[in-house]
Amino acid sequence: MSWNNTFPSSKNMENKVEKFKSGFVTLIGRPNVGKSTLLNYLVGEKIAIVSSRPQTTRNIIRGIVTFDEAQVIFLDTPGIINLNQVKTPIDRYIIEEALKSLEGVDLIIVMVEPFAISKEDEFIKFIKVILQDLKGVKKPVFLAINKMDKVKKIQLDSLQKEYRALFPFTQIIPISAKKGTNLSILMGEVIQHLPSHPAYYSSNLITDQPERILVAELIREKIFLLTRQEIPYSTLIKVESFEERNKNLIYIRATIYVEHPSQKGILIGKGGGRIKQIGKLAREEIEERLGCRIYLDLRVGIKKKWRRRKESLKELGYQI
Ligand SMILES: Nc1nc2c(ncn2[C@@H]2O[C@H](COP(=O)(O)OP(=O)(O)OP(=O)(O)O)[C@@H](O)[C@H]2O)c(=O)[nH]1
Ligand SMILES: [Mg+2]
Repeated sequence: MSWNNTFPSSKNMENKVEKFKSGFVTLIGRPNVGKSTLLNYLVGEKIAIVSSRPQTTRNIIRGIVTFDEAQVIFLDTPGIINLNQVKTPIDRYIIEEALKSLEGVDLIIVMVEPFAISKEDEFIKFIKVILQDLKGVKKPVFLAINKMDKVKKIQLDSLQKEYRALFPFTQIIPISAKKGTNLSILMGEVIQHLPSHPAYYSSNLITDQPERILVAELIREKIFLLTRQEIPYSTLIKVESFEERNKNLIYIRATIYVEHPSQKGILIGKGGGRIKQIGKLAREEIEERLGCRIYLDLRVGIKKKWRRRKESLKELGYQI
């Protein structure tokens, strides 16, 4: 993927500052619709982890895309589920924070999958109430119908009609975040609807996520890949040490905390096989991202009931 993301030269700066557009855009939707996949594609790097299971994203991740005449800051949010269905206080807190992010941004992209809207669909009802509250604020609300690669065009056409009847979306754009389909159209429309404002971030920055958090997230992604049921949801990863030992080697020590002793056994696996595999996959990807060799020292610990405390993630340096 190659976006034209060179920054205006200082010579033209004066002229362009007035025309320069910049703003914050929240991606919101149910779990698993492809929000993080879209963020990664637009930024051109994997900054948010992705899995085939719901509720992968836990915190708000900012991805920054800079062009000659615009800078767009996308906020990837945890998937929204009905607050009556949340299992733990931390899940409730995470969702409330995602919803709060809608207030402070310049544009909202609601993302859905390309399947029929059933009348009982809780998310639609829920989002309608939220968007209607926001209507007073008058900000553009786009609908991105993702995973268009999974359905036929005729289905998409009727779906667009259904959604149009549901809410006065500023734009409805079918996309495929995985394949990149229609993403330049989406980006173009987003920029058009942003306010004139100077860039918020330096042009070479793609995220403000600290490296330690990225490392913790990549480890969590491998846990999603290699364990089942509650395990990935019960893990909390703390990067305790991140030292450049020499020019070519970074030593990283991280502890994976789980909530129960039984989960610790599952995570370690027979003869330590599972934790080794998690470590191997995580190390390979962290090396690719950081561009140097790393030594990954993974440990497993128990932190009972961490999901009952909404401060748990913040304490580790996550932005929520
Ligand atoms: N076929 C297809 N699959 C997609 C597309 N976009 C995302 N996916 C898949 O959908 C699954 C969920 O993607 P994520 O990006 O993790 O979804 P999310 O909305 O961030 O999910 P949460 O973080 O749980 O809210 C992954 O298996 C992706 O590969 C797409 O355009 N087409
Ligand atoms: Mg996500």
